[in-house]
Amino acid sequence: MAYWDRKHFHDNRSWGSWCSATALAIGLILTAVSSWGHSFPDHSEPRVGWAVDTPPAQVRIWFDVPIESIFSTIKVVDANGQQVDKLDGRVNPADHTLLEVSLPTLPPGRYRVFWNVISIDTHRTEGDYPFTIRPKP
Ligand SMILES: [Cu+2]
Repeated sequence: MAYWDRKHFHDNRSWGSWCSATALAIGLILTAVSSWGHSFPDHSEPRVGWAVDTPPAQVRIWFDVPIESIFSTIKVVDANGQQVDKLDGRVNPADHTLLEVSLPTLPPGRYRVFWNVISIDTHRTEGDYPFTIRPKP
């Protein structure tokens, strides 16, 4: 868990009024409580920061609470910042804690996964993590 680069923010424009008030009232008193209702990654494939030998067919991130399909996004970019996934990022219809996106057969290199999700109770979190595909020996 320590390797997750994760951020949390509240979108006050449309969703965040209840959340913001709660976070202010409770979060300032007890920091741990302010994370209630927020969806954070539990584990992923490929794993955070890992180097893999075989290009993965997809990136999958499991969250600790269910996430909202319509407002949750995932994308994979290469070392130049170019998006390389198949643009089909989605919440798995059979498992609402799973965010996934398909990949073409990628060349060796460094990649980064960006995710941005809203949990069912409208709290937003986002983050990103790297992984590497090793060159063939
Ligand atoms: Cu929140």
